[in-house]
Amino acid sequence: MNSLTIHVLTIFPGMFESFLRFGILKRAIDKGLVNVCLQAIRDSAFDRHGTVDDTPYGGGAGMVMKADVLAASLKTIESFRLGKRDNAPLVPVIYLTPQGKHFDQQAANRLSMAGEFILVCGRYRAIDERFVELYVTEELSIGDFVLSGGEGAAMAVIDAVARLIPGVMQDFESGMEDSFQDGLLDCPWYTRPEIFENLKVPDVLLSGNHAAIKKWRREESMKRTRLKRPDLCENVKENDFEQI
Ligand code: 6GU
Repeated sequence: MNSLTIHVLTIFPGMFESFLRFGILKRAIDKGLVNVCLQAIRDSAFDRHGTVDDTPYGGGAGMVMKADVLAASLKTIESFRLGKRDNAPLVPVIYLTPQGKHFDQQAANRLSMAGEFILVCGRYRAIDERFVELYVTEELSIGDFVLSGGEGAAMAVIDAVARLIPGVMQDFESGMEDSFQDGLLDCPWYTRPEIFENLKVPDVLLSGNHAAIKKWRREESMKRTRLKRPDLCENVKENDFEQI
């Protein structure tokens, strides 16, 4: 079975605890489909104060996370190994940073099939560049803005990836039909009551005509994508748009 193990290196493992205890993610973990291993970076510190950062060489504001402590933390992961040939990590080591490549649904699909990967959450001003050079295989960002640490981004990645593991979603179809899975935004959805503050649910959805409903939803998805995210339309085949 296609299960997934995600290791997280963080100085704040507690931030993940409630996140992992709710909803789809909790179910995925309870079913053994997703395994999240939190690794407290501070446990690998070399002094009794648990020092994980230090002042930057050359001066400047802020602190830098120590490469030696990060490397020691990484090496506590049992499956972490360097390849014999090129000394590169065999399990992907992903550093979450605004400098990374944008994380998107395609990246989520790819990671959901990786079997195992390691997320490194930075804090403070930066992490020592030598750790990145020696141990990071990939850098990912969740958008062009700055978070106080990689933890929020790691949660976004874990959530997006976990829901793609077969068996995690109650009805796997609903995962496959998500926004972005086909490159389009989702269509509008409605539930009871039929009339809410004078607004009626579109007739086609009450028609019982499944073919017509399917066609309407596809068209609404395309309309919405063109209106709200025209940039996404470039990735969708032109003939899909000819219908509207
Ligand atoms: Cl991955 N990390 C941090 N610290 N800030 C971010 C980010 C990641 N993605 C966007 N902003």
